[in-house]
Amino acid sequence: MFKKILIANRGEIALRIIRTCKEMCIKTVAVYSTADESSLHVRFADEAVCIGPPPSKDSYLSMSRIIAAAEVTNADAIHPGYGFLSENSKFSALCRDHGIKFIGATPEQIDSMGDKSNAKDTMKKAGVPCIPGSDGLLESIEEGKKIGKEIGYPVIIKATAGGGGRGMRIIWEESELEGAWHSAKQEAGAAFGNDGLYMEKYIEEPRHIEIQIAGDQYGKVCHLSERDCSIQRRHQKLLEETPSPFMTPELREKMGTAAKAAAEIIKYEGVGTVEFLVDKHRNFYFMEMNTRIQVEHPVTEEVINFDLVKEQILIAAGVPISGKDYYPMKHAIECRVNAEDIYNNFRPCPGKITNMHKPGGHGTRVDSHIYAGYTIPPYYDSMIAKLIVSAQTREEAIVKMERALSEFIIEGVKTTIPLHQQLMKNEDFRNGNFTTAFMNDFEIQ
Ligand code: MV4
Repeated sequence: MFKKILIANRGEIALRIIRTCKEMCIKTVAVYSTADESSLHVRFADEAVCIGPPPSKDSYLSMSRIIAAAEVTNADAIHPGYGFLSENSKFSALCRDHGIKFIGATPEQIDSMGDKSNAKDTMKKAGVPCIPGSDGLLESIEEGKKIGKEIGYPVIIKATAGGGGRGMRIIWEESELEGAWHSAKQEAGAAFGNDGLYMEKYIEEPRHIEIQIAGDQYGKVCHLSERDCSIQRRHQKLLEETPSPFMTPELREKMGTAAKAAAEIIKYEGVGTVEFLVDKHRNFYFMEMNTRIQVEHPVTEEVINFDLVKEQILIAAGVPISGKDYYPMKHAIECRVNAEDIYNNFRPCPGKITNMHKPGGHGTRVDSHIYAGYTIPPYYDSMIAKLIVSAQTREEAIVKMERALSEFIIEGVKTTIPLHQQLMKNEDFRNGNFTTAFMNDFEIQ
């Protein structure tokens, strides 16, 4: 087992990883920027190394500084958390070259999923259902028109280096294709340094349902059921839950099998997530695979009674997994609490938390790094807490979430708590009647 793990991240996830390391008797090293000197991950780690000034590129994204911090502290592994360097194949390779175990995917696995058109090709070979569209990249507008005629409008063009919605254009009729092609190519080239585009049939008002998987170093994989992430705004998830209110045992079996086939074909090792779009007829299609621990992992942990970070560490250390699949025994909901002004276009609201109270009680979990007196720096993500509840049924989980939200007091900055309180009261949400379009029509009171 590892003796010392360096956590190449900040905020709630750094704290989350430190907690599991402590329970596994593994020493921890925090790294931090000068903006995070007074953060809890720095306080709770056994050692802490300042790696640079506030901008991420000079600190949490600086591969050389992080590797140097691991070397001076004698860390034998690095946990990257989510975001930052978690899906950077160069960093994964750099760790390998320095004899430091990267607790995440290999460079090969990251690269095979990082190029979306290539990933889709691999998935088709594995027999995972994919959305009809171009075979690989589009070579020209003419080819786009030809495929558009074949699959029928609406279609969507996506950047192969994209993900999370950037470089995407929906095209409702052929006349729009040329303009969309040029603007998507320009946007993708500028954002990713890769302007490759591919085309798909556009699925209207789908659900976003993802399957958590785990694979060990010996080729064994299992699935850990789904999370419904349809409640999002501009590609930022707001709330996640499991089981999905749209799920059936048959669909879970099919999606679980497909997700395992996806993991097997790339010999995936570690925990990962296979994202699917699900249409109103319950057809499901591969969208992307995430080769990291995700923000929303706690809802899965609560319903299967499992520590996914511990699982990541065990797998990285070469411990075999049982190989059996896991099914929800409860219902869990996570609300992401962001320091944002919901009445001002979700504008980030950094600053000092003058006073606060965290909810507690049965089935209530708060994953957060904030405390009274903490100042939220303006340089990073605005998520400051995740409130997770679990109960026997979805109805009980919603009631518990309302109760927990009412106890969650944060003063000094605006947060998304009032939005979640309104969501819990929404009839369509309560009935499980929602798609990825839900927030487009949601009127904030
Ligand atoms: C789609 C789609 C409909 N049809 N692809 C958005 C993020 C990127 N990873 C893929 N996305 C979508 N791809 C086809 N063929 C709709 C979306 C989409 C979406 C997907 C998941 C969650 C929220 C979304 C919001 C808008 C669009």
